[in-house]
Amino acid sequence: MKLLEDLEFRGLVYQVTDREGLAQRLQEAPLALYCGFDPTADSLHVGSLLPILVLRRFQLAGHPPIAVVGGGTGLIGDPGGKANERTLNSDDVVAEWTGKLKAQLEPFLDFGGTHAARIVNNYDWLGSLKAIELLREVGKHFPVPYMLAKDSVASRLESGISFTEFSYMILQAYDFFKLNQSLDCQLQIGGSDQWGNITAGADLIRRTAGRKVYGLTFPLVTKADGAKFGKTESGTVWLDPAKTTPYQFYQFWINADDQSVVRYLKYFTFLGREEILALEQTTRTQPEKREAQRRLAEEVTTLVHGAVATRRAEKISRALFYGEVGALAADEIEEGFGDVPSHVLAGDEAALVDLLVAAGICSSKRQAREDLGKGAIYLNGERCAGTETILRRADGLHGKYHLIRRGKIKYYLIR
Ligand code: 383
Repeated sequence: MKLLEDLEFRGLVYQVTDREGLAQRLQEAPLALYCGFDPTADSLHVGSLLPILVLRRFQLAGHPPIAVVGGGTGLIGDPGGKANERTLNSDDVVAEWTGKLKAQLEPFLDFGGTHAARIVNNYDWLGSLKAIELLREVGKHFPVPYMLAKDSVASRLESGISFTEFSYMILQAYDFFKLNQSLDCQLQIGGSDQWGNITAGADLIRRTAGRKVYGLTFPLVTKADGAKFGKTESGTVWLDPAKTTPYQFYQFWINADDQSVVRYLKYFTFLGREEILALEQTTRTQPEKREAQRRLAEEVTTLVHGAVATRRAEKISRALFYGEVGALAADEIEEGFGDVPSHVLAGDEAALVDLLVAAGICSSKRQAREDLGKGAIYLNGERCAGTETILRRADGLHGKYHLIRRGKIKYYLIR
């Protein structure tokens, strides 16, 4: 299948400046393209994963991708999609985060061969730009009414926008211009929130250099229930394993709802059409098997964290699901139970009934005895009915952990 058709099958094409022109151009010769990532945090997140994978899809189809880290634009702040003005981060912080983003992008791209990828930092050209030069050479091509009509600005006219953020589109447009001049970059891609900035660059290049370039956006990733994609109760799903463990990352994907899972398979995996359509079928006929979710979690976790981390996440997930926690290594317990309520045993031992209350698992001793009596309490994977049970730290898993489960899914970790 042709690249653009594959992207369309995956639902990745939201807006294109010239669909037929681009389709034709992609057929003719390799096309350098870019996507930008601003260092607004010390890590990328699952929302940034979509454009990263699109860069990779282009590269696999023979086109050289450029990832721009916004060491310069990150000092200004894109108003797009933001209801309020942002506070500026210091130079040091932005520089540090820029380095982290660059390192995170690297594993997804291939830096060798005939259509080698590049990662560039726009601070390299924006950092030395002179105010007079910018206003004369670039600013002249930006009529204020044109800038006011852009979504990112129009939506902020009521709530307020500084000249700093108002000017952001000019810098992103200038990036496209620069990359067009230096690397013959002819396409910029991004989420739908980037359409205004992308077309600003294409317009600038047409006006100043008389060259035709393309823009393409993908849809905003949504969830069936309307909640924001990429967030869980414990916050943003990051790509950095120190911020979101591979197990948590895996859990995020395996919890995808049936209405969204096929869309996510198309967006976030490299599985082919046949396999995706087959998984769509099983989701319809046997949703309880959650085969599509398992495949999705496996594929995306492997892409981001590798096969070893994925096997580990699967093992932890299985152990928790089937209550077979005895099989877990100490570090797997730490990883798998990082999010569950935990309680530190005061001494070397405690009466289970007292502990259930102290750890907030049961509301009272009476409740604790009742729960034990009806078999609702599991200790280290085994149902525990004894109301007189004494819990000793040394008897725990790996000599220190006791995992208590109340009911079907609620876990607690006693250290
Ligand atoms: C900076 C300089 C450029 C081109 C683009 C940029 C960044 C851009 C932006 N992008 C978002 C970000 O950095 O703010 N102005 O967080 C997000 N992107 C991508 C995608 C997305 C966008 O990094 O829709 C989600 O991930 O475009 O919100 O010369």
